[in-house]
Amino acid sequence: MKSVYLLPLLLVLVQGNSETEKEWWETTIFYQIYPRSFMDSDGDGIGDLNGITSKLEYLKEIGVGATWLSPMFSSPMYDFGYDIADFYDVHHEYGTMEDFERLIAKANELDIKIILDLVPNHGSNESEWFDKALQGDEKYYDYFVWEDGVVDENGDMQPPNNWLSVFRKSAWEYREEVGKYYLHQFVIGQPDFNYRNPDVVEEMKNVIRFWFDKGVAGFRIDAIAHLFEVDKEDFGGKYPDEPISGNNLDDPLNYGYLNHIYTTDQQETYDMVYQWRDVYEEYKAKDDFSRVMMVEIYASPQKTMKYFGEGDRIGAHMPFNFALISDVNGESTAAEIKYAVDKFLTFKPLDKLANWVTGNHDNNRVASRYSPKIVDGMNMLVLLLPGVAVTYMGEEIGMVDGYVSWEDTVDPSGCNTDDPINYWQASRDPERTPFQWSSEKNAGFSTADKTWLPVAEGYENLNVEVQRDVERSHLNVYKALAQLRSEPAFRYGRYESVALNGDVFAFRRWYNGENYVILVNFRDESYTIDLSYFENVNGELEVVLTSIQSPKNNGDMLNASAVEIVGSESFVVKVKA
Ligand SMILES: *[C@@H]1O[C@H](CO)[C@@H](O)[C@H](O)[C@H]1NC(C)=O
Ligand SMILES: *[C@@H]1O[C@H](CO)[C@@H](O)[C@H](O)[C@H]1NC(C)=O
Ligand SMILES: [Ca+2]
Ligand SMILES: [Ca+2]
Repeated sequence: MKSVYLLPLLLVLVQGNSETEKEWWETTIFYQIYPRSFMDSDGDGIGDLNGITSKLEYLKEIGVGATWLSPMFSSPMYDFGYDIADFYDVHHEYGTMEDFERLIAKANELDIKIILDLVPNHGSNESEWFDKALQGDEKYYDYFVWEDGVVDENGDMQPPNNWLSVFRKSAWEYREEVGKYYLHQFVIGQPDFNYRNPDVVEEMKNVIRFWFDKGVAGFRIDAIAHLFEVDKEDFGGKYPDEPISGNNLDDPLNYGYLNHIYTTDQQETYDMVYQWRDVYEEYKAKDDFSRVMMVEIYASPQKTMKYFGEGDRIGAHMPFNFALISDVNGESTAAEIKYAVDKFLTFKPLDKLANWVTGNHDNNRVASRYSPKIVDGMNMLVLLLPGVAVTYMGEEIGMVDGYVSWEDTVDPSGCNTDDPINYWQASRDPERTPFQWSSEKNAGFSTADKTWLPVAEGYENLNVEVQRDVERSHLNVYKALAQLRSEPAFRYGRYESVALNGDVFAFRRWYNGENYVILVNFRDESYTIDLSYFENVNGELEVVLTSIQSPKNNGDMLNASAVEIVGSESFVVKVKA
């Protein structure tokens, strides 16, 4: 009787969780590579494509199935590749198009997807397009955003309005050649494109097509919020001043001084993302392969979710979820962590997936923002919460921010402060120091005498080679997490979470009788915890994975009503049925 009753119920559960419908990008782990800092193959102190190719097996080893590369396009490097001079070519320091094709071929062999970074908002002031614009070529002149200056009471020419660059100071730069200012929301070397020009729209779609034809599996889209500015025709033909935000009142050159209502989050920007998705769908219609679109967006949940699509328009697969970067840090309470974790899940459309990002090339490393002791706990969140996991290179071994002196600082965000004391707060160099492969010279990253950024101190003990050989290492925890992640409870299972007290955050994943609880203690206090708070968590719990400093061992049995957790410990338990 009983089995007759259970069978239809099981079928309903399986279908309800769409077990058969998962696509490659929904279950894989995405790994961000910053090419300049990953692996240098020719000893010039700068990472390159052949370096990446030589290390693709490492991605396989740690369970990663896709990598997104920060820009490798030709660039004068005023913003380290985010100022692109030729969207259709490889930067010479990183290699050649043949090197890129070899990278793709090797990645295909290993079944690793390659995602590129699309930087649609701006080009380079040292590009053929910009040169042509300066020479009066009408087609390319219209690729950029130009505006007349304003003559002040002393007869001096001033920028058209008060708009500020993300990297400080005016967002306008004068060019004598044309007698006008051009807009650059980022550095002077990054002139914004004019998306009100259909040629620009078509050009960027061609960039997408070009790299799809080369075999890339999608794009991470940079600085999307800045794509469109208001239409000046709606303001009598002149771009209006932005209002003062009330923040950074003592520092009017700081980007935060203004409220960016005319230069970010314009409705047309969402529409452009949907248009790019149409290009994706053109390709999918041909080969039935889903290429993925991730967008870089630091905004309210409401704005963030619009990138998924609106009405019958579809957009990105993954507007990045930066809650664990922007909303919380090592000081946060477990309740604040719970709120940050639940936020994306709460606001996302029901039929879309969440994604988890704890680091990237623009933010201090997890070990530095939280604590080196929380590295495994944060990786447990990224890899075991419901949705897509994204890891910034080095987070799997718990790399820390490197110290980069004022003399060695190269990031424009640091340099533009002109402040040899406080530059480090703005600089993104610390999270970009070379990847730590081994205890050898330059952490095995390069044989050069000087690397483009110094290698972080302590690499002799914190590197891949050392961690491979130690049973309890961040690297081995990460690999075990990548394995565990493929269990049905994590792939298809449901989710609930709780702040057990001020310091301990826990969540549960369950599916078809498999039932796991993950605990992360964000502080140095020890606690005894009653996990029977969770439905169906009682009796005996088996430890299946622990952070490296945990006193527990895999296979240990715990009493669900009285679980000991020591300071900064994280672990995963499985409920014995
Ligand atoms: C391009 O902009 C950079 C600043 O980002 C500046 O140093 C450089 O001189 C500019 N190049 C030209 C040709 O104007
Ligand atoms: C589990 O812990 C609870 C609370 O301390 C206790 O009452 C119970 O007897 C324990 N169960 C076992 C099997 O030890
Ligand atoms: Ca090199
Ligand atoms: Ca723009």
